Amino acid sequence: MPAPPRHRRRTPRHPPPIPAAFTAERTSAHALRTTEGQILVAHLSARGNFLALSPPPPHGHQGERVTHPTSSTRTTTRSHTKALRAAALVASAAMVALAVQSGPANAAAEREAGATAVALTGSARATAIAQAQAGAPATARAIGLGSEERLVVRDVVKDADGTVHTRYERTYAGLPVLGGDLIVHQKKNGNRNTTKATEVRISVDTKKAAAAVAAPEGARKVVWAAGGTPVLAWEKVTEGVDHDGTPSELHTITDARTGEVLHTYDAINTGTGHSQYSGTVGLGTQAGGSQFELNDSLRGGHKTYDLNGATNGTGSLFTDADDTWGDGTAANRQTAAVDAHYGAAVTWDFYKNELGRLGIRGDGAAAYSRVHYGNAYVNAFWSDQCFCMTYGDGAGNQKPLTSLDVAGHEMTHGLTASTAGLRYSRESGGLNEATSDILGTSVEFYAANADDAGDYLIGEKIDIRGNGTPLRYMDKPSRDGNSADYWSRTVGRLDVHYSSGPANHFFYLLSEGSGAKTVNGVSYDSPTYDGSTVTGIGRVKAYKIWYKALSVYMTSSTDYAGARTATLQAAADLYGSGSAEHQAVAAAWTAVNVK
Ligand SMILES: [Ca+2]
Ligand SMILES: [Ca+2]
Ligand SMILES: [Zn+2]
Repeated sequence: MPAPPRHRRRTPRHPPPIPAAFTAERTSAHALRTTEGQILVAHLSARGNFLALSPPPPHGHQGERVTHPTSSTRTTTRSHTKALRAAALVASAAMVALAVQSGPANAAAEREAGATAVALTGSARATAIAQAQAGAPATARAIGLGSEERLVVRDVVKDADGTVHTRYERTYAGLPVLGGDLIVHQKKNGNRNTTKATEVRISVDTKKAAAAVAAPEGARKVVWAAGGTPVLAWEKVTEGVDHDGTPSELHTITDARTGEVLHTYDAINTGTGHSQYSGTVGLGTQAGGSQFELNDSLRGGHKTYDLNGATNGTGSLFTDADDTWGDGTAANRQTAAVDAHYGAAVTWDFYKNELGRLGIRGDGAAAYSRVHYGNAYVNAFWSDQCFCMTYGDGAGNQKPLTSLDVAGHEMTHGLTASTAGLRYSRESGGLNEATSDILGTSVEFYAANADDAGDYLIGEKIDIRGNGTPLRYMDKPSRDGNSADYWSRTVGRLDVHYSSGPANHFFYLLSEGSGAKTVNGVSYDSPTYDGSTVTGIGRVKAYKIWYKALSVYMTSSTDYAGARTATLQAAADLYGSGSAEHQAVAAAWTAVNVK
């Protein structure tokens, strides 16, 4: 039974706003004093991720909150006045009501609910971490650590039933303890237990004489507790490039007394992901503690988080023991993360290799992805405020909106925001949406993934209509029942996901030409407003023209007439005034009634 997307005729709603605190670009630094009186600073990201241990700065960093072990707290934060701008994939957020439990309380369900983590906003998380850090000396004593040992909070997870799980790194005589991480589980009733990476008691002579072997150049002194009896060791990081061009970050740990190599590992990994839509894919991951994280250090450090049904915060970073992720089905929580992480990576590569742009903002910084937003949420959205992408799990939580074209579509909203800034209403809004469809589609073609071959359809993998048909069509946008094929005076009154039609149609015509054509096994038949025949110049030239127009000629108020001017200028710049490409741009616009 075909089901059209819900609420398709309603006024579009923006996705739920993200609390301002969540977006603050802050890191926090937590100072701790070693037994030797040395102060070490643990740096945590705004999202509470452990970043590094370092000596204290001479003055507090601007933009960091420094919490000292004493009660003194100093706060300097950047102001963030950016208004919320968010752009979604479909015309309106189709929210399915949360299931309401009826009948007698089910003990198993109650326990499950109680043991489920509650979403912490960025500020709540930072507060929880600061509190845990303030209490760390007492915790260290309570769990029986030696006098030389200190705890550095890395993460705090709070369950609905009040249980708090605090993850710590450890120092010994001021030295980082590799393999010394532990988790303290504190129940609401005060009961506490501990999970440790090692149960071995640390007793190491850290004096100079104990380090008989000279430090390798650039190495740092650590306690190695990840194998047998903890020893004093040197950790050296060697950055290089693998045979296939993949950067490597090789950590070598040598015994400081004997010079014996105790352990080596490459912190830059390629994990294996079993995606729902793109088959088996390589994933940029990072070794963190005893497990791997979805953290793509080759692409700005893009991370993928599990919102676990929450609608704010970042949830928790995906981790895995063996670096093999997901199983290709929605039943496995990691699967949606595989698709999202892969989509972000391909989009990054497409921008870099095809558009010459390093990251969405062009500054090499990664966005991040959040999956499992809400319950059966049938949408995906980009938010400039958090500089992140968010994906719902789709109808029945079975079809996450994480396909390649959707990922490319969402990231491209960030690209548009940092370039032309096309206002998200009327004709400029339609061009904004079209830009996301155009480059999202280009990302899909660029991936050259046989499990999701390139096509001029949007969302053909996510079954958003429930009858197997795509969300949008570029060869003839009206195939979706709502979008405009051609420009008219009233096109700007349509929802931006439908006024995008003429520009999507332009892109198809410019790439492939008018009439019937089959590409990668998909049949198209693209009409023209005036019955003219348009000859395509190929997709690659078409997206290069569109991107150049977007990045150097379009502005926040560009309308269809302005888009014609901008793309003609871009084509003239790239291929010459009067060139075949330049003429094709003019012909394709005319064919969608933009003259
Ligand atoms: Ca496809
Ligand atoms: Ca597609
Ligand atoms: Zn969109």
